[in-house]
Amino acid sequence: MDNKAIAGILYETADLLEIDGQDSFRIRSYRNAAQAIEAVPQQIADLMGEPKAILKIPGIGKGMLMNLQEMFKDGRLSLHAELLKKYRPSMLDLLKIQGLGPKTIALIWSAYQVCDVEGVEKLAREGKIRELPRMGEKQEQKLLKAIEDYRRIAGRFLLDVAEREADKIQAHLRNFPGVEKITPAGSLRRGRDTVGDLDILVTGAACCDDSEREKLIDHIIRLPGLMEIIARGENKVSFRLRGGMQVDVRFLAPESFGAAMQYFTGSKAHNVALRQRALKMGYTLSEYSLARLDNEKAVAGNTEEEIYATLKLDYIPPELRENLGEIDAASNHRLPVLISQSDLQGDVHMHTVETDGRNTIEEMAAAAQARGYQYMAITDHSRNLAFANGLDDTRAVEHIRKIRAANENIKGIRIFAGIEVDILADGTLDLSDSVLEQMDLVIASVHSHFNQSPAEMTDRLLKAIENRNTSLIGHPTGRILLRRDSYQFDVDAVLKAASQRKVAMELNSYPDRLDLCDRLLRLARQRGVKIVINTDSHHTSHLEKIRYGVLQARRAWLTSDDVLNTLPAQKFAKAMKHEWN
Ligand code: DGT
Ligand code: CA
Ligand code: CA
Ligand code: ZN
Repeated sequence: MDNKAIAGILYETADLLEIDGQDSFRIRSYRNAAQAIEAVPQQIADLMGEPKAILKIPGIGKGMLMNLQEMFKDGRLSLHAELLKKYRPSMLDLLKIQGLGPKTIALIWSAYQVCDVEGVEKLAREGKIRELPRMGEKQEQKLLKAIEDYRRIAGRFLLDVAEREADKIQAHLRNFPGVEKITPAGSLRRGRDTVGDLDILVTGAACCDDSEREKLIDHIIRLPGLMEIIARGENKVSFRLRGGMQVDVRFLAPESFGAAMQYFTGSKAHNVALRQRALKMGYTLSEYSLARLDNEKAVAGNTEEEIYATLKLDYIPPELRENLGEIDAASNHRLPVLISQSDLQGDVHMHTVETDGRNTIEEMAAAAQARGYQYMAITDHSRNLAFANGLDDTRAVEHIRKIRAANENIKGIRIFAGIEVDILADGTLDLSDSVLEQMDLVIASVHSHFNQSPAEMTDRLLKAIENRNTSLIGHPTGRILLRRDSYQFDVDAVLKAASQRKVAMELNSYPDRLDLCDRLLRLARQRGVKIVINTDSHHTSHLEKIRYGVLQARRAWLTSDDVLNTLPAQKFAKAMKHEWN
Protein backbone atom coordinates (compact mmCIF):
# COMPACT_ATOMS: atom_id res chain seq x y z
CA MET A 1 0.00 0.00 0.00
CA ASP A 2 1.44 3.36 -0.98
CA ASN A 3 0.74 6.60 0.87
CA LYS A 4 -1.96 7.56 -1.55
CA ALA A 5 -3.86 4.32 -0.98
CA ILE A 6 -3.55 4.66 2.80
CA ALA A 7 -4.70 8.27 2.72
CA GLY A 8 -7.61 7.25 0.49
CA ILE A 9 -8.87 4.73 3.02
CA LEU A 10 -8.48 7.21 5.89
CA TYR A 11 -10.38 9.92 3.97
CA GLU A 12 -13.14 7.46 3.21
CA THR A 13 -13.28 6.40 6.83
CA ALA A 14 -13.61 10.06 7.90
CA ASP A 15 -16.46 10.60 5.43
CA LEU A 16 -18.21 7.44 6.53
CA LEU A 17 -17.83 8.40 10.19
CA GLU A 18 -19.42 11.74 9.37
CA ILE A 19 -22.30 10.05 7.60
CA ASP A 20 -22.60 7.87 10.67
CA GLY A 21 -22.95 11.01 12.81
CA GLN A 22 -19.86 10.41 14.93
CA ASP A 23 -18.21 13.20 16.88
CA SER A 24 -16.26 15.74 14.92
CA PHE A 25 -13.03 15.25 16.86
CA ARG A 26 -12.79 11.64 15.76
CA ILE A 27 -13.67 12.50 12.18
CA ARG A 28 -11.03 15.20 12.09
CA SER A 29 -8.35 12.86 13.41
CA TYR A 30 -8.82 10.61 10.36
CA ARG A 31 -8.82 13.51 7.94
CA ASN A 32 -5.73 15.08 9.48
CA ALA A 33 -3.88 11.79 9.38
CA ALA A 34 -4.81 11.31 5.72
CA GLN A 35 -3.54 14.79 4.87
CA ALA A 36 -0.32 14.25 6.78
CA ILE A 37 0.35 10.93 5.07
CA GLU A 38 -0.23 12.47 1.66
CA ALA A 39 2.29 15.18 2.46
CA VAL A 40 5.21 13.18 3.89
CA PRO A 41 8.00 12.48 1.41
CA GLN A 42 8.80 8.97 2.72
CA GLN A 43 6.59 5.96 2.10
CA ILE A 44 4.80 4.88 5.26
CA ALA A 45 5.40 1.29 4.15
CA ASP A 46 9.14 1.85 4.59
CA LEU A 47 8.63 3.27 8.08
CA MET A 48 6.49 0.45 9.46
CA GLY A 49 9.50 -1.00 11.27
CA GLU A 50 10.07 2.27 13.14
CA PRO A 51 6.87 3.27 14.94
CA LYS A 52 8.68 6.22 16.56
CA ALA A 53 9.33 7.80 13.15
CA ILE A 54 5.66 7.42 12.27
CA LEU A 55 4.56 9.02 15.54
CA LYS A 56 6.73 12.03 14.65
CA ILE A 57 4.48 12.79 11.68
CA PRO A 58 2.18 15.57 12.83
CA GLY A 59 -1.42 14.41 13.13
CA ILE A 60 -0.53 10.78 13.82
CA GLY A 61 -0.97 9.54 17.37
CA LYS A 62 -0.93 6.13 18.97
CA GLY A 63 -4.46 5.25 17.85
CA MET A 64 -3.73 6.10 14.24
CA LEU A 65 -0.47 4.17 14.38
CA MET A 66 -2.47 1.09 15.39
CA ASN A 67 -4.76 1.68 12.44
CA LEU A 68 -1.76 1.82 10.11
CA GLN A 69 -0.31 -1.35 11.60
CA GLU A 70 -3.63 -3.09 11.06
CA MET A 71 -3.78 -1.88 7.45
CA PHE A 72 -0.35 -3.27 6.71
CA LYS A 73 -0.99 -6.53 8.50
CA ASP A 74 -4.47 -7.30 7.14
CA GLY A 75 -4.56 -5.19 3.99
CA ARG A 76 -7.67 -3.43 5.34
CA LEU A 77 -8.97 -1.30 8.16
CA SER A 78 -11.73 -3.02 10.12
CA LEU A 79 -13.50 0.24 11.02
CA HIS A 80 -13.58 1.15 7.32
CA ALA A 81 -14.88 -2.30 6.43
CA GLU A 82 -17.59 -2.20 9.12
CA LEU A 83 -18.82 1.21 8.03
CA LEU A 84 -18.87 0.07 4.42
CA LYS A 85 -20.90 -2.95 5.41
CA LYS A 86 -23.35 -0.79 7.31
CA TYR A 87 -23.80 1.72 4.48
CA ARG A 88 -22.70 -0.35 1.49
CA PRO A 89 -19.86 0.61 -0.85
CA SER A 90 -22.22 2.60 -3.09
CA MET A 91 -22.08 5.33 -0.43
CA LEU A 92 -18.54 6.07 -1.61
CA ASP A 93 -19.85 6.87 -5.09
CA LEU A 94 -22.25 9.40 -3.59
CA LEU A 95 -19.32 11.13 -1.92
CA LYS A 96 -17.74 11.70 -5.31
CA ILE A 97 -20.65 13.86 -6.44
CA GLN A 98 -19.70 17.55 -6.36
CA GLY A 99 -21.43 19.44 -3.60
CA LEU A 100 -22.87 16.34 -1.99
CA GLY A 101 -21.11 16.05 1.36
CA PRO A 102 -21.40 13.57 4.20
CA LYS A 103 -23.96 15.74 6.03
CA THR A 104 -26.45 15.73 3.16
CA ILE A 105 -25.83 12.06 2.49
CA ALA A 106 -26.58 11.35 6.15
CA LEU A 107 -29.81 13.36 5.84
CA ILE A 108 -30.87 11.41 2.79
CA TRP A 109 -29.99 8.14 4.46
CA SER A 110 -31.95 8.86 7.61
CA ALA A 111 -35.02 10.07 5.72
CA TYR A 112 -35.13 7.52 2.90
CA GLN A 113 -32.46 4.84 3.57
CA VAL A 114 -31.11 5.48 0.09
CA CYS A 115 -27.37 5.21 -0.44
CA ASP A 116 -26.59 4.96 -4.14
CA VAL A 117 -26.42 7.37 -7.07
CA GLU A 118 -29.42 5.95 -8.91
CA GLY A 119 -31.56 6.13 -5.78
CA VAL A 120 -30.60 9.72 -5.03
CA GLU A 121 -31.24 10.73 -8.62
CA LYS A 122 -34.69 9.20 -8.44
CA LEU A 123 -35.45 11.07 -5.20
CA ALA A 124 -34.37 14.34 -6.80
CA ARG A 125 -36.53 13.75 -9.87
CA GLU A 126 -39.51 13.00 -7.65
CA GLY A 127 -38.98 16.26 -5.77
CA LYS A 128 -38.17 14.48 -2.53
CA ILE A 129 -34.80 16.06 -1.88
CA ARG A 130 -36.27 19.55 -1.56
CA GLU A 131 -38.36 18.34 1.38
CA LEU A 132 -35.30 17.68 3.50
CA PRO A 133 -34.15 20.24 6.05
CA ARG A 134 -31.99 23.04 4.57
CA MET A 135 -32.76 21.85 1.04
CA GLY A 136 -34.89 23.48 -1.64
CA GLU A 137 -35.74 23.28 -5.30
CA LYS A 138 -32.52 25.05 -6.22
CA GLN A 139 -30.35 22.57 -4.32
CA GLU A 140 -32.27 19.76 -5.93
CA GLN A 141 -31.57 21.06 -9.45
CA LYS A 142 -27.93 21.54 -8.57
CA LEU A 143 -27.75 17.97 -7.36
CA LEU A 144 -29.21 16.65 -10.62
CA LYS A 145 -26.65 18.62 -12.60
CA ALA A 146 -23.87 17.32 -10.35
CA ILE A 147 -25.05 13.73 -10.89
CA GLU A 148 -24.91 14.33 -14.64
CA ASP A 149 -21.31 15.60 -14.32
CA TYR A 150 -20.42 12.66 -12.12
CA ARG A 151 -21.69 10.22 -14.76
CA ARG A 152 -19.55 11.86 -17.40
CA ILE A 153 -16.32 11.47 -15.47
CA ALA A 154 -17.07 8.40 -13.37
CA GLY A 155 -14.89 5.48 -14.19
CA ARG A 156 -12.18 7.55 -15.84
CA PHE A 157 -8.67 8.04 -14.48
CA LEU A 158 -5.86 10.52 -14.88
CA LEU A 159 -3.22 9.62 -17.44
CA ASP A 160 -0.42 9.30 -14.87
CA VAL A 161 -2.52 7.06 -12.64
CA ALA A 162 -3.31 4.77 -15.57
CA GLU A 163 0.32 4.74 -16.61
CA ARG A 164 1.47 3.77 -13.12
CA GLU A 165 -0.95 0.85 -13.02
CA ALA A 166 0.15 -0.26 -16.48
CA ASP A 167 3.79 -0.10 -15.38
CA LYS A 168 3.04 -2.30 -12.38
CA ILE A 169 1.34 -4.87 -14.57
CA GLN A 170 4.25 -4.84 -16.99
CA ALA A 171 6.71 -5.31 -14.15
CA HIS A 172 4.62 -8.17 -12.78
CA LEU A 173 4.65 -9.99 -16.13
CA ARG A 174 8.05 -9.09 -17.50
CA ASN A 175 10.05 -12.06 -16.30
CA PHE A 176 7.39 -14.70 -16.63
CA PRO A 177 8.70 -17.55 -18.81
CA GLY A 178 7.36 -17.41 -22.36
CA VAL A 179 6.30 -13.78 -22.20
CA GLU A 180 7.99 -11.76 -24.90
CA LYS A 181 6.20 -8.44 -25.18
CA ILE A 182 3.76 -6.60 -22.93
CA THR A 183 2.35 -3.38 -24.33
CA PRO A 184 -0.40 -1.06 -23.25
CA ALA A 185 -2.79 -0.14 -26.08
CA GLY A 186 -6.06 1.83 -26.02
CA SER A 187 -6.39 5.40 -24.87
CA LEU A 188 -3.26 5.14 -22.72
CA ARG A 189 -1.10 4.50 -25.77
CA ARG A 190 -2.80 7.34 -27.61
CA GLY A 191 -1.95 9.61 -24.68
CA ARG A 192 -5.51 10.73 -24.01
CA ASP A 193 -5.83 13.07 -21.03
CA THR A 194 -7.97 10.56 -19.15
CA VAL A 195 -8.20 6.80 -19.47
CA GLY A 196 -11.28 4.60 -19.07
CA ASP A 197 -9.90 1.09 -18.81
CA LEU A 198 -6.48 -0.37 -19.44
CA ASP A 199 -5.93 -2.54 -22.50
CA ILE A 200 -2.76 -4.60 -22.16
CA LEU A 201 -1.51 -6.86 -24.94
CA VAL A 202 0.80 -9.78 -24.26
CA THR A 203 2.56 -12.03 -26.70
CA GLY A 204 5.13 -14.80 -26.62
CA ALA A 205 5.27 -18.59 -26.44
CA ALA A 206 3.22 -18.60 -23.23
CA CYS A 207 0.27 -17.22 -25.19
CA CYS A 208 0.30 -19.98 -27.80
CA ASP A 209 -0.11 -23.06 -25.65
CA ASP A 210 -3.22 -23.82 -23.57
CA SER A 211 -1.55 -25.04 -20.42
CA GLU A 212 1.18 -22.38 -20.52
CA ARG A 213 -1.47 -19.72 -20.90
CA GLU A 214 -3.38 -21.03 -17.91
CA LYS A 215 -0.20 -20.77 -15.84
CA LEU A 216 0.27 -17.23 -17.11
CA ILE A 217 -3.27 -16.28 -16.15
CA ASP A 218 -2.79 -17.84 -12.72
CA HIS A 219 0.24 -15.63 -12.33
CA ILE A 220 -1.52 -12.49 -13.57
CA ILE A 221 -4.33 -12.76 -11.07
CA ARG A 222 -1.81 -12.76 -8.25
CA LEU A 223 -1.08 -9.15 -9.16
CA PRO A 224 -0.88 -7.07 -5.97
CA GLY A 225 -3.79 -4.64 -5.85
CA LEU A 226 -6.14 -6.84 -7.87
CA MET A 227 -9.63 -6.61 -6.35
CA GLU A 228 -11.90 -8.82 -8.39
CA ILE A 229 -11.78 -10.91 -11.55
CA ILE A 230 -14.45 -9.84 -14.00
CA ALA A 231 -13.91 -12.45 -16.70
CA ARG A 232 -11.42 -15.19 -17.36
CA GLY A 233 -11.38 -16.60 -20.85
CA GLU A 234 -8.98 -18.30 -23.23
CA ASN A 235 -7.54 -15.19 -24.81
CA LYS A 236 -8.33 -12.57 -22.27
CA VAL A 237 -8.55 -11.93 -18.58
CA SER A 238 -10.38 -8.87 -17.20
CA PHE A 239 -10.13 -7.64 -13.64
CA ARG A 240 -10.64 -4.65 -11.44
CA LEU A 241 -7.93 -2.99 -9.39
CA ARG A 242 -8.26 -1.36 -6.02
CA GLY A 243 -9.31 2.17 -6.89
CA GLY A 244 -11.79 0.85 -9.46
CA MET A 245 -9.77 0.72 -12.66
CA GLN A 246 -10.67 -2.11 -15.02
CA VAL A 247 -7.94 -3.94 -16.93
CA ASP A 248 -8.27 -6.17 -20.00
CA VAL A 249 -5.20 -8.31 -20.66
CA ARG A 250 -5.20 -10.06 -24.03
CA PHE A 251 -2.96 -12.94 -25.12
CA LEU A 252 -1.87 -12.94 -28.73
CA ALA A 253 0.03 -15.06 -31.18
CA PRO A 254 3.14 -13.22 -32.42
CA GLU A 255 1.90 -13.21 -36.02
CA SER A 256 -1.14 -11.12 -35.08
CA PHE A 257 0.52 -8.88 -32.54
CA GLY A 258 0.77 -5.93 -34.93
CA ALA A 259 -2.84 -6.27 -36.06
CA ALA A 260 -3.97 -6.46 -32.44
CA MET A 261 -1.85 -3.45 -31.49
CA GLN A 262 -3.44 -1.52 -34.30
CA TYR A 263 -6.96 -2.65 -33.42
CA PHE A 264 -6.79 -2.22 -29.66
CA THR A 265 -4.93 1.09 -29.80
CA GLY A 266 -7.91 2.55 -31.63
CA SER A 267 -9.47 4.95 -31.51
CA LYS A 268 -12.66 3.32 -32.60
CA ALA A 269 -13.29 6.17 -35.06
CA HIS A 270 -9.80 5.75 -36.54
CA ASN A 271 -10.32 2.00 -36.85
CA VAL A 272 -13.64 2.38 -38.62
CA ALA A 273 -12.13 4.79 -41.16
CA LEU A 274 -9.09 2.58 -41.65
CA ARG A 275 -11.23 -0.51 -42.22
CA GLN A 276 -13.23 1.36 -44.87
CA ARG A 277 -10.00 2.24 -46.63
CA ALA A 278 -8.90 -1.40 -46.46
CA LEU A 279 -12.17 -2.58 -47.97
CA LYS A 280 -11.86 -0.10 -50.83
CA MET A 281 -8.39 -1.49 -51.54
CA GLY A 282 -9.62 -5.10 -51.51
CA TYR A 283 -8.56 -6.04 -48.00
CA THR A 284 -10.24 -6.84 -44.74
CA LEU A 285 -8.73 -5.53 -41.51
CA SER A 286 -9.35 -7.26 -38.21
CA GLU A 287 -7.67 -7.65 -34.84
CA TYR A 288 -5.92 -10.75 -36.30
CA SER A 289 -4.59 -9.51 -39.60
CA LEU A 290 -4.90 -7.49 -42.74
CA ALA A 291 -6.06 -10.06 -45.31
CA ARG A 292 -7.04 -10.09 -48.96
CA LEU A 293 -10.77 -10.08 -49.57
CA ASP A 294 -10.62 -12.55 -52.49
CA ASN A 295 -8.58 -15.41 -51.04
CA GLU A 296 -8.54 -14.45 -47.32
CA LYS A 297 -4.76 -14.66 -47.25
CA ALA A 298 -3.11 -12.56 -44.57
CA VAL A 299 -0.78 -9.96 -46.04
CA ALA A 300 0.19 -8.15 -42.83
CA GLY A 301 -0.19 -8.63 -39.09
CA ASN A 302 3.18 -8.88 -37.39
CA THR A 303 3.69 -5.17 -37.05
CA GLU A 304 1.61 -2.03 -37.27
CA GLU A 305 4.11 -0.54 -39.68
CA GLU A 306 3.43 -3.18 -42.32
CA ILE A 307 -0.31 -2.74 -41.94
CA TYR A 308 -0.15 1.00 -42.56
CA ALA A 309 2.38 0.53 -45.36
CA THR A 310 0.20 -2.05 -47.13
CA LEU A 311 -2.69 0.41 -46.93
CA LYS A 312 -0.40 2.95 -48.67
CA LEU A 313 -0.19 5.16 -45.63
CA ASP A 314 2.73 6.70 -43.84
CA TYR A 315 3.00 5.35 -40.30
CA ILE A 316 0.49 7.19 -38.13
CA PRO A 317 1.70 7.84 -34.57
CA PRO A 318 -0.81 6.58 -31.96
CA GLU A 319 -1.44 10.10 -30.62
CA LEU A 320 -2.97 11.11 -33.95
CA ARG A 321 -5.36 8.19 -34.32
CA GLU A 322 -8.64 9.97 -33.68
CA ASN A 323 -9.97 10.21 -37.24
CA LEU A 324 -9.33 13.94 -37.32
CA GLY A 325 -7.67 14.06 -40.73
CA GLU A 326 -4.68 11.82 -40.03
CA ILE A 327 -5.59 9.17 -42.61
CA ASP A 328 -5.81 11.72 -45.40
CA ALA A 329 -2.59 13.36 -44.30
CA ALA A 330 -0.81 10.00 -44.14
CA SER A 331 -1.91 9.06 -47.63
CA ASN A 332 -0.57 12.38 -48.98
CA HIS A 333 2.69 12.22 -47.03
CA ARG A 334 1.59 15.31 -45.15
CA LEU A 335 1.69 14.14 -41.55
CA PRO A 336 3.43 16.71 -39.35
CA VAL A 337 6.80 15.97 -37.76
CA LEU A 338 5.43 15.94 -34.22
CA ILE A 339 7.24 17.64 -31.40
CA SER A 340 9.14 15.32 -29.08
CA GLN A 341 10.40 15.74 -25.57
CA SER A 342 13.99 16.16 -26.70
CA ASP A 343 13.00 19.28 -28.65
CA LEU A 344 12.31 21.13 -25.42
CA GLN A 345 15.17 23.34 -24.25
CA GLY A 346 13.68 24.48 -20.97
CA ASP A 347 10.83 24.36 -18.50
CA VAL A 348 9.68 27.81 -17.46
CA HIS A 349 6.97 27.36 -14.84
CA MET A 350 8.08 26.21 -11.40
CA HIS A 351 7.67 27.20 -7.78
CA THR A 352 10.09 27.23 -4.88
CA VAL A 353 10.00 27.34 -1.07
CA GLU A 354 9.60 31.11 -1.44
CA THR A 355 5.90 30.38 -2.06
CA ASP A 356 4.26 26.95 -2.19
CA GLY A 357 7.06 24.87 -3.75
CA ARG A 358 9.04 22.32 -1.79
CA ASN A 359 12.55 22.97 -3.11
CA THR A 360 14.96 25.90 -3.37
CA ILE A 361 16.01 27.74 -6.53
CA GLU A 362 19.30 25.84 -6.42
CA GLU A 363 17.63 22.45 -6.06
CA MET A 364 15.22 23.16 -8.91
CA ALA A 365 18.13 24.32 -11.06
CA ALA A 366 20.14 21.17 -10.38
CA ALA A 367 17.12 19.02 -11.30
CA ALA A 368 16.45 20.98 -14.48
CA GLN A 369 20.09 20.72 -15.43
CA ALA A 370 20.06 16.98 -14.84
CA ARG A 371 17.29 16.79 -17.43
CA GLY A 372 19.57 18.46 -19.96
CA TYR A 373 17.72 21.76 -20.18
CA GLN A 374 19.54 24.87 -21.42
CA TYR A 375 17.30 27.16 -19.42
CA MET A 376 14.51 27.31 -16.89
CA ALA A 377 12.47 29.94 -15.09
CA ILE A 378 11.47 30.33 -11.48
CA THR A 379 7.89 31.57 -11.40
CA ASP A 380 6.53 31.80 -7.89
CA HIS A 381 3.05 33.00 -6.99
CA SER A 382 1.90 36.57 -6.37
CA ARG A 383 0.26 37.91 -3.22
CA ASN A 384 -3.36 37.22 -4.16
CA LEU A 385 -2.61 33.56 -3.46
CA ALA A 386 -2.28 34.20 0.24
CA PHE A 387 -2.53 30.50 1.17
CA ALA A 388 0.50 29.90 -1.05
CA ASN A 389 2.38 32.75 0.62
CA GLY A 390 2.39 34.70 -2.66
CA LEU A 391 4.88 37.51 -3.25
CA ASP A 392 4.02 41.21 -2.98
CA ASP A 393 5.99 43.85 -4.92
CA THR A 394 8.76 44.08 -2.35
CA ARG A 395 9.29 40.35 -1.98
CA ALA A 396 9.04 39.90 -5.75
CA VAL A 397 11.88 42.35 -6.34
CA GLU A 398 13.94 40.62 -3.68
CA HIS A 399 13.16 37.24 -5.27
CA ILE A 400 14.35 38.49 -8.67
CA ARG A 401 17.62 39.43 -6.98
CA LYS A 402 17.97 35.92 -5.52
CA ILE A 403 17.21 34.29 -8.85
CA ARG A 404 19.77 36.47 -10.63
CA ALA A 405 22.35 35.61 -7.97
CA ALA A 406 21.64 31.91 -8.39
CA ASN A 407 21.97 32.34 -12.14
CA GLU A 408 25.42 33.85 -11.60
CA ASN A 409 26.53 31.07 -9.29
CA ILE A 410 25.22 28.09 -11.19
CA LYS A 411 26.99 27.30 -14.42
CA GLY A 412 25.54 25.39 -17.30
CA ILE A 413 21.91 26.48 -17.11
CA ARG A 414 20.32 29.86 -17.62
CA ILE A 415 17.82 30.67 -14.86
CA PHE A 416 15.24 33.23 -15.91
CA ALA A 417 13.51 35.35 -13.32
CA GLY A 418 9.79 35.05 -13.75
CA ILE A 419 6.52 35.12 -11.88
CA GLU A 420 3.15 33.45 -12.03
CA VAL A 421 1.07 36.51 -11.38
CA ASP A 422 -2.63 36.29 -10.60
CA ILE A 423 -5.08 37.83 -13.01
CA LEU A 424 -7.39 39.59 -10.57
CA ALA A 425 -11.16 39.59 -11.00
CA ASP A 426 -11.09 42.81 -13.00
CA GLY A 427 -8.31 41.64 -15.33
CA THR A 428 -5.52 43.68 -13.76
CA LEU A 429 -2.39 41.83 -12.69
CA ASP A 430 -1.58 41.31 -9.04
CA LEU A 431 1.80 43.11 -9.04
CA SER A 432 2.89 46.58 -10.18
CA ASP A 433 3.87 47.02 -13.80
CA SER A 434 7.18 48.47 -12.61
CA VAL A 435 7.95 45.13 -10.91
CA LEU A 436 6.60 42.94 -13.68
CA GLU A 437 8.74 44.67 -16.29
CA GLN A 438 11.88 43.60 -14.43
CA MET A 439 10.94 39.97 -15.01
CA ASP A 440 12.32 37.92 -17.88
CA LEU A 441 8.90 36.40 -18.29
CA VAL A 442 5.45 36.78 -16.81
CA ILE A 443 2.92 33.98 -16.63
CA ALA A 444 -0.52 35.44 -15.97
CA SER A 445 -3.01 32.99 -14.45
CA VAL A 446 -6.54 32.90 -13.12
CA HIS A 447 -6.69 31.39 -9.62
CA SER A 448 -9.90 32.92 -8.26
CA HIS A 449 -13.43 34.02 -9.18
CA PHE A 450 -13.94 31.08 -11.54
CA ASN A 451 -17.67 31.68 -11.67
CA GLN A 452 -17.68 34.99 -13.51
CA SER A 453 -20.00 35.25 -16.49
CA PRO A 454 -18.42 34.29 -19.83
CA ALA A 455 -18.43 37.97 -20.84
CA GLU A 456 -16.66 39.04 -17.66
CA MET A 457 -14.13 36.21 -17.90
CA THR A 458 -13.40 37.04 -21.54
CA ASP A 459 -12.81 40.70 -20.70
CA ARG A 460 -10.65 39.66 -17.80
CA LEU A 461 -8.42 37.49 -19.98
CA LEU A 462 -8.30 40.08 -22.77
CA LYS A 463 -7.19 42.71 -20.30
CA ALA A 464 -4.43 40.42 -19.02
CA ILE A 465 -3.28 39.79 -22.59
CA GLU A 466 -3.20 43.52 -23.24
CA ASN A 467 -0.80 44.12 -20.37
CA ARG A 468 2.50 44.51 -22.18
CA ASN A 469 4.29 42.54 -19.46
CA THR A 470 2.29 39.36 -19.97
CA SER A 471 4.36 36.75 -21.82
CA LEU A 472 1.94 33.86 -21.59
CA ILE A 473 -1.35 32.84 -20.01
CA GLY A 474 -0.92 30.01 -17.48
CA HIS A 475 -3.25 26.97 -17.54
CA PRO A 476 -5.61 29.05 -19.70
CA THR A 477 -8.95 27.29 -19.10
CA GLY A 478 -8.51 26.47 -15.41
CA ARG A 479 -9.92 22.98 -15.73
CA ILE A 480 -9.02 20.35 -13.16
CA LEU A 481 -9.55 16.99 -14.80
CA LEU A 482 -12.26 14.79 -13.26
CA ARG A 483 -13.00 17.56 -10.79
CA ARG A 484 -13.67 21.00 -12.18
CA ASP A 485 -14.72 22.16 -15.61
CA SER A 486 -12.92 25.01 -17.28
CA TYR A 487 -14.31 28.46 -16.63
CA GLN A 488 -16.36 29.83 -19.49
CA PHE A 489 -15.02 32.41 -21.91
CA ASP A 490 -14.91 33.32 -25.60
CA VAL A 491 -12.00 31.18 -26.79
CA ASP A 492 -11.95 32.74 -30.26
CA ALA A 493 -11.67 36.27 -28.95
CA VAL A 494 -8.90 35.31 -26.53
CA LEU A 495 -6.88 33.42 -29.14
CA LYS A 496 -7.25 36.26 -31.60
CA ALA A 497 -5.96 38.80 -29.09
CA ALA A 498 -3.13 36.48 -28.06
CA SER A 499 -2.05 36.06 -31.66
CA GLN A 500 -2.11 39.82 -32.28
CA ARG A 501 -0.21 40.70 -29.10
CA LYS A 502 2.19 37.75 -29.43
CA VAL A 503 1.20 36.43 -26.05
CA ALA A 504 1.66 32.66 -25.83
CA MET A 505 -0.65 30.07 -24.28
CA GLU A 506 0.68 27.58 -21.78
CA LEU A 507 0.31 23.86 -22.08
CA ASN A 508 0.45 22.98 -18.40
CA SER A 509 1.68 19.37 -18.17
CA TYR A 510 0.40 18.64 -14.71
CA PRO A 511 -1.65 15.45 -15.21
CA ASP A 512 -4.76 16.86 -13.57
CA ARG A 513 -4.62 20.00 -15.72
CA LEU A 514 -3.25 19.29 -19.22
CA ASP A 515 -4.39 22.79 -20.06
CA LEU A 516 -4.75 23.86 -22.89
CA CYS A 517 -6.30 20.54 -23.89
CA ASP A 518 -5.48 18.83 -27.18
CA ARG A 519 -8.47 20.29 -29.02
CA LEU A 520 -7.74 23.88 -27.99
CA LEU A 521 -4.03 23.47 -28.68
CA ARG A 522 -4.84 22.53 -32.21
CA LEU A 523 -7.16 25.51 -32.51
CA ALA A 524 -4.51 27.81 -31.06
CA ARG A 525 -2.01 26.59 -33.63
CA GLN A 526 -4.49 27.24 -36.44
CA ARG A 527 -4.93 30.77 -35.09
CA GLY A 528 -1.19 31.42 -35.05
CA VAL A 529 -0.85 31.36 -31.27
CA LYS A 530 2.41 29.95 -29.93
CA ILE A 531 2.53 27.45 -27.09
CA VAL A 532 4.89 27.04 -24.12
CA ILE A 533 4.97 23.55 -22.56
CA ASN A 534 5.59 23.70 -18.80
CA THR A 535 5.28 21.48 -15.75
CA ASP A 536 4.23 23.95 -13.04
CA SER A 537 6.53 21.93 -10.76
CA HIS A 538 6.24 22.34 -7.02
CA HIS A 539 8.97 19.76 -6.38
CA THR A 540 12.05 18.57 -8.27
CA SER A 541 10.31 15.24 -8.91
CA HIS A 542 7.55 17.03 -10.87
CA LEU A 543 9.82 18.07 -13.74
CA GLU A 544 9.35 14.69 -15.40
CA LYS A 545 5.63 15.35 -15.84
CA ILE A 546 6.58 17.30 -18.95
CA ARG A 547 6.01 14.15 -20.98
CA TYR A 548 2.24 14.26 -20.36
CA GLY A 549 2.26 17.73 -21.85
CA VAL A 550 4.30 16.58 -24.82
CA LEU A 551 1.76 13.81 -25.45
CA GLN A 552 -1.08 16.36 -25.58
CA ALA A 553 0.98 18.58 -27.89
CA ARG A 554 1.47 15.63 -30.20
CA ARG A 555 -2.24 14.84 -30.08
CA ALA A 556 -2.78 18.43 -31.21
CA TRP A 557 -0.47 17.95 -34.23
CA LEU A 558 2.07 20.44 -32.86
CA THR A 559 5.58 20.61 -34.30
CA SER A 560 8.62 22.12 -32.64
CA ASP A 561 7.93 25.36 -34.56
CA ASP A 562 4.69 25.83 -32.67
CA VAL A 563 6.32 25.66 -29.25
CA LEU A 564 8.44 28.55 -27.99
CA ASN A 565 10.48 26.64 -25.43
CA THR A 566 12.12 24.67 -28.21
CA LEU A 567 14.03 27.89 -29.02
CA PRO A 568 17.58 28.50 -27.81
CA ALA A 569 17.81 30.69 -24.69
CA GLN A 570 18.39 34.06 -26.38
CA LYS A 571 15.58 33.68 -28.84
CA PHE A 572 13.29 32.33 -26.16
CA ALA A 573 14.00 35.36 -23.97
CA LYS A 574 13.02 37.62 -26.86
CA ALA A 575 9.87 35.66 -27.49
CA MET A 576 8.86 36.24 -23.88
CA LYS A 577 9.00 39.96 -24.75
CA HIS A 578 6.72 39.42 -27.76
CA GLU A 579 9.51 39.28 -30.30
CA TRP A 580 9.25 36.35 -32.63
CA ASN A 581 8.85 35.89 -36.34
P1 DGT B 1 -11.12 4.40 -22.93
O1 DGT B 1 -10.82 3.05 -22.40
O2 DGT B 1 -12.54 4.80 -22.78
O3 DGT B 1 -10.21 5.45 -22.38
O4 DGT B 1 -10.85 4.42 -24.51
P2 DGT B 1 -10.20 3.31 -25.45
O5 DGT B 1 -9.90 3.98 -26.73
O6 DGT B 1 -9.07 2.63 -24.76
O7 DGT B 1 -11.40 2.34 -25.75
P3 DGT B 1 -11.72 0.84 -25.32
O8 DGT B 1 -10.97 0.42 -24.11
O9 DGT B 1 -13.19 0.75 -25.26
O10 DGT B 1 -11.24 -0.01 -26.55
C1 DGT B 1 -9.88 -0.13 -26.87
C2 DGT B 1 -9.72 -0.07 -28.34
O11 DGT B 1 -10.36 -1.19 -28.95
C3 DGT B 1 -10.38 1.13 -28.98
O12 DGT B 1 -9.58 2.29 -28.93
C4 DGT B 1 -10.59 0.64 -30.38
C5 DGT B 1 -10.89 -0.82 -30.21
N1 DGT B 1 -12.34 -1.01 -30.25
C6 DGT B 1 -13.16 -1.18 -29.21
N2 DGT B 1 -14.42 -1.35 -29.63
C7 DGT B 1 -14.38 -1.27 -30.96
C8 DGT B 1 -15.36 -1.37 -32.00
O13 DGT B 1 -16.54 -1.56 -31.75
N3 DGT B 1 -14.93 -1.26 -33.29
C9 DGT B 1 -13.62 -1.04 -33.58
N4 DGT B 1 -13.26 -0.92 -34.85
N5 DGT B 1 -12.68 -0.94 -32.64
C10 DGT B 1 -13.05 -1.06 -31.36
CA1 CA C 1 -9.28 1.44 -22.81
CA1 CA D 1 -10.92 -1.92 -22.99
ZN1 ZN E 1 -1.23 28.41 -11.42
